[in-house]
Amino acid sequence: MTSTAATLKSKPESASRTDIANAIRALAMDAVQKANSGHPGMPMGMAEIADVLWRQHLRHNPANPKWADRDRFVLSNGHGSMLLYALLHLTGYDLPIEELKNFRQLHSKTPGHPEYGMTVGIETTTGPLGQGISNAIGMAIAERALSAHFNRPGLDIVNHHTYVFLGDGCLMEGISHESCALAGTLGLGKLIALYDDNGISIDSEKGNIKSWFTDDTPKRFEAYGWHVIPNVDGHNVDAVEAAIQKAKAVTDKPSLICCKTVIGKGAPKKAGTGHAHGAPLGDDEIAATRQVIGWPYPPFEIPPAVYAAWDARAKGAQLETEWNRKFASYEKSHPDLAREFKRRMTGELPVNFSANSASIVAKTHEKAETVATRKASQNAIEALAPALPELIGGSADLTGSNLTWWSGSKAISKDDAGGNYLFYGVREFGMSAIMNGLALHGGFIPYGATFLTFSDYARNALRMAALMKIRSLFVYTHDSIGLGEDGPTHQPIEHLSSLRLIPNLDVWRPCDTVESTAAWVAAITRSDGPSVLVFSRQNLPFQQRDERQIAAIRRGAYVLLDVASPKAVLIATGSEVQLAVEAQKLLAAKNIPVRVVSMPSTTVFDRQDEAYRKTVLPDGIKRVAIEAGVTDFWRKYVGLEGKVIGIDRFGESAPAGQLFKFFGLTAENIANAVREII
Ligand SMILES: Cc1ncc(C[n+]2csc(CCOP(=O)(O)OP(=O)(O)O)c2C)c(N)n1
Ligand SMILES: [Mg+2]
Repeated sequence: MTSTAATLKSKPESASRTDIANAIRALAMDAVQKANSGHPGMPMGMAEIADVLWRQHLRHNPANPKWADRDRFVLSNGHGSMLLYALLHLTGYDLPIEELKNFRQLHSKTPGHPEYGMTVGIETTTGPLGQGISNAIGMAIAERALSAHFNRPGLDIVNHHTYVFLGDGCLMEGISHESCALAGTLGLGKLIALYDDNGISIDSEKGNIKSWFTDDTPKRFEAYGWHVIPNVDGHNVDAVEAAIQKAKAVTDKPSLICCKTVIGKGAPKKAGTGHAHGAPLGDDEIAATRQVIGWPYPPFEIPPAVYAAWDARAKGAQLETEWNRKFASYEKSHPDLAREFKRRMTGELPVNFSANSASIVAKTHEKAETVATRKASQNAIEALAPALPELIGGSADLTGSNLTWWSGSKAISKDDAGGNYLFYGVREFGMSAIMNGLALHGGFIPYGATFLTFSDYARNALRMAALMKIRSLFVYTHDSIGLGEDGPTHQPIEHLSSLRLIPNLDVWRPCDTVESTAAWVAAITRSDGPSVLVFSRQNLPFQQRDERQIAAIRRGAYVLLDVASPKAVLIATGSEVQLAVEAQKLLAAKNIPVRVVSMPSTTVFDRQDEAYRKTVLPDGIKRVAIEAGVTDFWRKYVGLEGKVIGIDRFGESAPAGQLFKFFGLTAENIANAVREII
């Protein structure tokens, strides 16, 4: 920090170690009090841990929060957001004190929980407990895989740690088992988690955490294959320092440092109680805390010496300059790799991607194959992936059913990180949050798969991907009763509609090989949000189209079969498109002309301009929607005067062909529905 001090006009008195940590305590309790809302206890309890990690270990540059080789820091216990805002402010990020004064206010940069894309230096949105640690595991996997792909002898351009703070809540959440077990198996040596072991969670206001959380956390993590450092005094900076050094020295296992802390440390009445967790301390308690910790300064005033002690700008600039120098030699000796590394870290697709992908879609059309769309999906990956080394695949133990493995797939393992495929095990939620971490780290476009019905297990991670606007691709096969004999436990009914309700999540359910390939292209091309790709287990017939129709798939819906002066419009998705096509023929034979619209993505179609939407669904013509799932969602397209043919109950175990008949999903029924409304 001497270089920082030198940049100041007059060298301030050096700050005491106590004051350095107390700056965080003061900012947290005062901001929460001013907002009359928030969580002061965790920042006050983790202040010393934050001091040691951020001032002595974290390699970051406040002037460039996107520096590719920065250490990643994740606040998994996101309710302690004021800790992170205080750290970003104090170390010199573009987060002025006014923003801290505006904590939790509309349009401030300091929302209730840390939000990716909202505040500089926030690596992921946290708050839903257990997901931050899982995102961090994704980031650590990304670091290992990227370093295996790009580092060359003497030129380790990818070499950074991932640090996580987490609390009791993260450890109680089931997802922490899923992802931490996998982190142990993969031996993620550069992942270091610091556990805020304070014996308090929300219900501690009324009872003791020992009534609901008695895990032996160190033994649990040892069993996962982690390196565990138990019983560290989280308020003793030397003890925390020694623990972090030990953790860094172990490079073949992730480390968990268990820090005993006192929540709300410094508050004379509320420290160590559930009352410090999530409510303002109150003016009297804050005044008393100032006395106890020896902090005489008014709210939001930090003495210059304390600022100087925290200021990470000079050191950060120096660290990045050193890395830039290394990268310059790398560029000289490996110009192609260097260009590729830059491209991947910015998330840009290869320049010829658009042209290549259009020709891949056209070729798929020429082949005119009738296969299951899950097979069409695998063919699409096979065609697209060779030019996209950033694609990193995986499945939650259903690789052979999801068909997510392609000829260039290679597993990532503890001993070899040079692959592009993760066997996530039966861990749908963990997989999805890890995928989000891979996307957030940069350098990768993750895709991961399970059966559509188990998207429920993963759901909040999809919501987080949508909120963060990141490119995670969720692949779900076995998309309806069409999966057959496995029965109602495995047959999705409400899933498509309910996924479409998540804002900013694109949901695709293609009807054949061509739509499947186009959906993959759309999902890969989309840089501002996640996509769900839904595929069938059973074969679906190829549909003939002209070039204009092929180009229109990316608009989410288009006219697949047209007639002059249609009396009705049939709207269908996925496996039901073939039924609509058959129904059209039945009706034509009776002189009832109808149009067939294929709508692989309602979410994408809804974003099209009104003029386009009206060319597909003209006003004044009645509509029938067909989808093998709940019907309510389709009312927005067919209105009250139209009809929806779907399934509003759970499925049955039987061969697929019988089930479609049993549930009334037949061309005859569709034709009858049209006759009833016209
Ligand atoms: C998935 C999820 N469930 C519930 C909550 C609500 N919640 C926020 S903090 C918290 C208790 C967390 O306890 P701990 O991690 O020990 O935090 P501490 O009180 O020690 O700061 C709960 C239940 C949440 N944020 N996320
Ligand atoms: Mg706790």
